[in-house]
Amino acid sequence: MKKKNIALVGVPMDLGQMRRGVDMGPSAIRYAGVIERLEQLGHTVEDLGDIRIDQPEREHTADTNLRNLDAVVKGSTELATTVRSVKEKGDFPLILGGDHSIAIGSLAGISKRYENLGVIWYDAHGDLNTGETSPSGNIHGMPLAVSLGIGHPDLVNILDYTPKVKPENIVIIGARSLDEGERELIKERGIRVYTMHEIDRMGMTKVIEESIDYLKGRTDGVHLSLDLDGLDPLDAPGVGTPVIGGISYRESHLAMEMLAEADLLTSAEFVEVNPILDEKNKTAKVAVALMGSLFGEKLL
Ligand code: 6HN
Ligand code: MN
Ligand code: MN
Ligand code: MN
Repeated sequence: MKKKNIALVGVPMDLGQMRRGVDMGPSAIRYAGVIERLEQLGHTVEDLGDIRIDQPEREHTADTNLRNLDAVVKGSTELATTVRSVKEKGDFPLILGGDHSIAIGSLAGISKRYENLGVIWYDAHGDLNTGETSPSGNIHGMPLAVSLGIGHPDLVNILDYTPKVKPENIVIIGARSLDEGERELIKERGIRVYTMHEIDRMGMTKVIEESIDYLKGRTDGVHLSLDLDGLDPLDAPGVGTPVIGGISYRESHLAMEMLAEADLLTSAEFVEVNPILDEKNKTAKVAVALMGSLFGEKLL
């Protein structure tokens, strides 16, 4: 794989959901050795530090059931601005979460550069809720919908353009927990989804081959948004919304290696690592191991 200038951006965001501790994800991932790991592979890594996340002033604004909306909008805007300047330099943004609401800012900052940004959403969930369909009011269940231009205007219009991605440029991998509104949106917009059923049936090799073929033809850049809860909780226990029956560590490893071989990605983020819920930093270590594979690590 081509050597990259990687810009590391931490986002200590925990306001998109209810379990405290996920704001320590970036520290846990750094502690697990991400910089050394990527430098050993011959890449240049510049750590831009963490985005500043405000304490919320009030949980709910009067007109919405979106929890911590204002603080999430502010953090997302700051992240988007940082990521946009990373892209302007031609560097590879590698974003560390934080809960998955941060993808709103990541995609806002990245997609300005692309006509047809592809997105691989590796997750147990669809993250396609809106204020109307959400069972929880948690914004981490909404970032993919927001990026499609569906949701609260303050979220949808970050950096003053919308949509950030088109439905036909998205591939969801690992889904096994979808809310009713999310199912409808997937059908209505024709979003490509490989649920656990397809992964079981076809095997990860075929799933990734098809995904690469599909995105290669139609996109001019591809962002990987990897939620650690896409993996099985046995392999990645340190997440706030675990769902049993997930993708194994081995399958994920293979997926990352195949993506590295295709050298298709132009940005990536790893989210939902919660050290408080973790077992001896296992989930952060898994994240770093997957990043190693994603950036070209090989045994021989
Ligand atoms: N995540 N669908 C549920 C909700 O509250 O909207 C769970 C969302 C989980 C989001 O894991 O990034
Ligand atoms: Mn906090
Ligand atoms: Mn998610
Ligand atoms: Mn998830």
